[in-house]
Amino acid sequence: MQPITTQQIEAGYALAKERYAALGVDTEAAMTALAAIPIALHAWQGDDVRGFESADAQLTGGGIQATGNYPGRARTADELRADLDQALRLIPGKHRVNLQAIQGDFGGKVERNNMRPEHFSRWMDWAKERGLGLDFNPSYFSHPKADDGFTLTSRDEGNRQFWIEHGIASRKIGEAFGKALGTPCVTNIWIPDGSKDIPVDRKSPRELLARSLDAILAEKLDSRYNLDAVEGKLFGLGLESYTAGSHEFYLGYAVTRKILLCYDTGHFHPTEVVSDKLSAALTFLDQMLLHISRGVRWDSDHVVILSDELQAIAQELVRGKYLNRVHISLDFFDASMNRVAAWVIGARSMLKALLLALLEPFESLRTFENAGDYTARLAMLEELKTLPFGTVWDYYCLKQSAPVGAQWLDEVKQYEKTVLAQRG
Ligand code: RNT
Ligand code: ZN
Repeated sequence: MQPITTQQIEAGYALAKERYAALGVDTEAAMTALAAIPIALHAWQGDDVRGFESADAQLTGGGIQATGNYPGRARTADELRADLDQALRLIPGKHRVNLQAIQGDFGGKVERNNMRPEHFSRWMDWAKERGLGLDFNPSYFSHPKADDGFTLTSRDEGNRQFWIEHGIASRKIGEAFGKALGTPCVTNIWIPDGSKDIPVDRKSPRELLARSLDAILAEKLDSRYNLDAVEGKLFGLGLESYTAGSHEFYLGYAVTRKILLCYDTGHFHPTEVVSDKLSAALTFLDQMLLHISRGVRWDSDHVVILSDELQAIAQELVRGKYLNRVHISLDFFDASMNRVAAWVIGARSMLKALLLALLEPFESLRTFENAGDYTARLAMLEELKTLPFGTVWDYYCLKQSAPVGAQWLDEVKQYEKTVLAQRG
């Protein structure tokens, strides 16, 4: 690919700046605002959600699936950190990394209820050196005690207690991340528990879930270090008829316990959109977590692209001034392509959506709306779509010392040749 010159980027930007200024939009302010938004890269894209508990760890159960067999999967936490380093170099701005409990440096068998901050000390050192924040997720899948599809809702008290202890251990790890890195860790609980076929008792698992969560959250942790979130879902693979941790369940739970609610954009009926739900939930919640994913016909976890819905979500975050209340993480796992590229595509798309939203003349649009001038509102929304957004994005990448345009792909191809292809 013929690289674009700095001069060309700056000339394009100068014109774009004027076009936006004519609408009262300050492109410099938009870029400053964008630079302050961290996106959490979900580490589980790099290892196909297998983790490092054993050399032959597999993703089993949980109603989720990574499909594809592209070479280069990270087989160790060291490989995963190297891959994340490579991805982060290609994404403008300062971001975060979101870990699964199964991705620690265990050095031998460690049970999930015995996981401790020391199993993540290498991650903390790594993040500290790079000035990155870390987020965390207890892993309630790929485990013999989750094989029957029940964790925090298990009728077996011993099993339930085991998974409660995993939740408690995870919050302690989150707290350690927050203390070490000076930025709170969002510790997000998602469980797969549900039923393939029509259950007769929908009530008991939900009552058990509330009790289990209360036990996990019993100890109050300082919100400067750890923030708790709960993630609901409509259905999972093999769990089509019932999910104990449904959206209504967790909305009620998060509101009453004053914790964060997580919306995963793949976890709703395909015709439902998260963009319409944010302002509803945020009327009653202080903070939220987003798992940005792309479902194709089902919760397929495809790589995030700059879709209409991604733009609508970004618009809601910007228009509602929610950016300081909503934590953004990516969440998808595609094993059919270069996994480093998958992170880069997803993160750059998220950032583009946010920049587009930051470049919107929201107040003028709202003035039209409040005056009942829906003609002007629609006309302007359509005109905005062809403003020279791309040149502002290019300039932003340049200023952030990130590759401009598809140049990043050359670097990924090089990394694939020299590093990923050497993995068996
Ligand atoms: C699964 C949830 C959950 C997982 C990760 C692996 O449907 O989205 O967030 O993707 O915990
Ligand atoms: Zn998710």
